[in-house]
Amino acid sequence: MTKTGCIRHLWKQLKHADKDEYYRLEKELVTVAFDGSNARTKDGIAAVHPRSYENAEDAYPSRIKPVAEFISRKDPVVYSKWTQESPIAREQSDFYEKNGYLFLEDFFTDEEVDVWRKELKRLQEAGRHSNKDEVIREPESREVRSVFAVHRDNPVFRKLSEHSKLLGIVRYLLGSDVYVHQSRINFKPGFNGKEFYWHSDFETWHVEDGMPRMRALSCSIALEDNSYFNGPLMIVPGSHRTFVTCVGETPEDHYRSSLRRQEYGVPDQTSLTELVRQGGIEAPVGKAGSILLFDCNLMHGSSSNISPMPRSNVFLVYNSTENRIVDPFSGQKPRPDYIAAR
Ligand SMILES: O=C(O)CCC(=O)C(=O)O
Repeated sequence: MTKTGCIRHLWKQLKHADKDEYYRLEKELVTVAFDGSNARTKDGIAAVHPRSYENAEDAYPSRIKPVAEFISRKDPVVYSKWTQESPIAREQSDFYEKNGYLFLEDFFTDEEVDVWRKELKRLQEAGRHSNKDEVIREPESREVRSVFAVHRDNPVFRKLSEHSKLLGIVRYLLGSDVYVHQSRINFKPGFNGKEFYWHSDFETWHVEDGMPRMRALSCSIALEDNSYFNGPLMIVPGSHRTFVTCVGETPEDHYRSSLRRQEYGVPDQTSLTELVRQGGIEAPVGKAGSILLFDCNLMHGSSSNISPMPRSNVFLVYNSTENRIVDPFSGQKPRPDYIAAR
């Protein structure tokens, strides 16, 4: 049997092994992979998964091992050196670097927000009667949860995604030219807008879309006032410095269910507890027109909205043009273009 064949065979056995058997097979696997030297790598057994073994470029292997791990970030957070000409203050840049997010109140004017809110309401109404893939419904109703690819399909939101004031900051943080990897509106209607469970976007974009490195960020633009009561985004400050591997292989066409309710690619409770012990939880809230910029690996989520007030936000995800996506690291077929632009 070839070395790769042998690794694949051992790996299959490992998947069904109990704890004792697991450690025996793990040892054997490492020995085979490293030609009998029994060497250990920094990423341990994940480095000998056939996927990682054949693709040495997988810097953040996830959904491979039966237990979760913390991997230290291997990439910068702010990719530019701050100067007087930078589009944000030095304190803001340092804050983003340390905490993984930056909240800017009154970033857009009321007039701008009015135009976008009108368009958002129109899309929500149109979505109720649409069968397009881009329209995602709530897990237990036909209520519109999200509309994807608004920067691609809608001229009003395309213009928003190209807003020069916003792009200036994004280019500074990512240190290069950028493009929109994904966009969506999350509606969170009053009374029955449902939660988004804790996750790192990068974990999903890496495993399911093939985003190689942490050089992307999201901008959440509030088009309704975000308060503590209408299910605002919650973030774990500082969590962007740790990649939490997830457990469980990705089912085929996972996106069809995950966009309604995510079950794979979410961190385990022990890891979350530790991240929150270290960094706490914040919910940056403010009126419509404020924006939250957050790093692709920042742990975040939000609760349901049982208040009468809707919480509708546009999410624009920018990726560096030097970090274009490759084949998904899961080895599965890529998600469609409306979820991950190629
Ligand atoms: O809209 C929210 O509250 C969370 C959004 C989010 O995390 C996502 O769409 O991945």
